[in-house]
Amino acid sequence: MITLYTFGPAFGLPDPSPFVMKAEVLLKMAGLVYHADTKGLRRAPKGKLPYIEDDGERIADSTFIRWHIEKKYGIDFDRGLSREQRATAWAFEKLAEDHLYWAIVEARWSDDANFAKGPQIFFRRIPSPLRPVVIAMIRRRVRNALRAHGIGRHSQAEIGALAASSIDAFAEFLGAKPFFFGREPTGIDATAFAFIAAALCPIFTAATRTAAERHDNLRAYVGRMTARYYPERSEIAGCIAVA
Ligand SMILES: N[C@@H](CCC(=O)N[C@@H](CS)C(=O)NCC(=O)O)C(=O)O
Repeated sequence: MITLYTFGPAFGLPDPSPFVMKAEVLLKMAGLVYHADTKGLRRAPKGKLPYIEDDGERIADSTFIRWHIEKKYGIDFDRGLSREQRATAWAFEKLAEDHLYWAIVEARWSDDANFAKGPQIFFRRIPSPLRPVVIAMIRRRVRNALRAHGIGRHSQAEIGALAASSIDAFAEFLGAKPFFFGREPTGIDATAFAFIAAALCPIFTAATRTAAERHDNLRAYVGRMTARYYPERSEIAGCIAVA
């Protein structure tokens, strides 16, 4: 049995981390039996989630999890795609993970109102006298990470413009197709779904959300992916599950 280490559902999403959602959707796409454990962050091999444990082997990072599933279980998530399509899928995936992700983090963690509605819940188990100190320390760490990435050096308007361009690229490429490369989902759909749903999350006020909400095809897509991979939910991020 595979164990997927997660944060657990939050913000109306299956997980607050789009990387965890991506890994979970990949496990679902592969038809593998797994169980989710929300107690793994402290023991995370790379200090981040997701990671999995599979027969005593621990694999950290959503992309390495994907490669592990493909190798160990003989699955090719990009079956049927040309080399050019696989290259395009990789580029879109990293656009989401290494660019769009940071705009989402910036909106959730830097804006006080968003922080109070969202990430603040991660600190609820810290004793109240200590909580403000820990929150200030972790928010400073996140701000430093945003600066180190580079996105944290831009103004809100600049971050919004960059993030909107990335979201527009996803919307343009998806077009009227049901999934990114046509009639059936492939590996990129796990990533695209996770990051677009994270961007659309209705509890946050963010340029990423405004940009994503402009695209009916992205909203319908999140609904379609929800119907297929989270059939127990009627919606994710305000997108109605319709197969
Ligand atoms: N490259 C990693 C990124 C994972 C990641 O950034 N996880 C974040 C949540 S979205 C995390 O666990 N952060 C906890 C921390 O930094 O303490 C992947 O693909 O899995």
